[in-house]
Amino acid sequence: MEQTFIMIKPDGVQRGLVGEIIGRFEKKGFYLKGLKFMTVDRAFAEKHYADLSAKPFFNGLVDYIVSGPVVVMIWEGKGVVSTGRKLIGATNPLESAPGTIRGDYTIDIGRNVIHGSDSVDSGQKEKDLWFPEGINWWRPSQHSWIY
Ligand code: FUP
Repeated sequence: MEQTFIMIKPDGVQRGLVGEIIGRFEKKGFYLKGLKFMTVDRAFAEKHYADLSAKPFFNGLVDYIVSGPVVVMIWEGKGVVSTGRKLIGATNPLESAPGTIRGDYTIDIGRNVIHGSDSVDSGQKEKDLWFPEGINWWRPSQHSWIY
C-alpha cells in the first residue's frame, strides 16, 4: 500500500495546528502508520532538502526547519502521495486553494506549515531518512481488544 512522509514544520507545531492537520488526514481516510515528535540539526535538515541546496532560499529553509520541534509522520492509503499533496495545497500559500491546509492557515512560502513527499519514490527515501528504526504498527484486526 502506498505511503507518504508528512512533516508538520516548526510553525505548525508552535501555532497549535498538529491536531487539525492530523484530523484532516484521518478524516480523508488515510491510516497513520508512524509518528514522532523531534528536533533536527542542520546537517539532517540539509540532507532532507538536499535537492534544493543550490536554491537562494536554502539556508533560510534550513534555519526554519531547525528552529523548533517538528512532527513527522508516515501516512498510508490509496493515492496518499498525490492526494496528500492536494490536502496540503500549493507550495506558495498565496496560491493554495482555500480548504487546503496551506490555503487555510498560512500566507508565507517560508512558513508554509507542512511538508509532504512529492512522489512515491521520494516518500520511500524520506521514510528511510526520518524513520531509520522503521515503523512499528499493527492492523487492528490482529488485536481485537482495540475494539
Ligand atoms: P513543496 O514540495 O511544496 O514543499 O515545495 P518545494 O520542495 O519546491 O520547496 C520546499 C520548501 O522550500 C517549501 F516548502 C518552502 C521553501 N521554499 C521557499 O522558501 N521559497 C521558494 O521560493 C520555494 C520554496
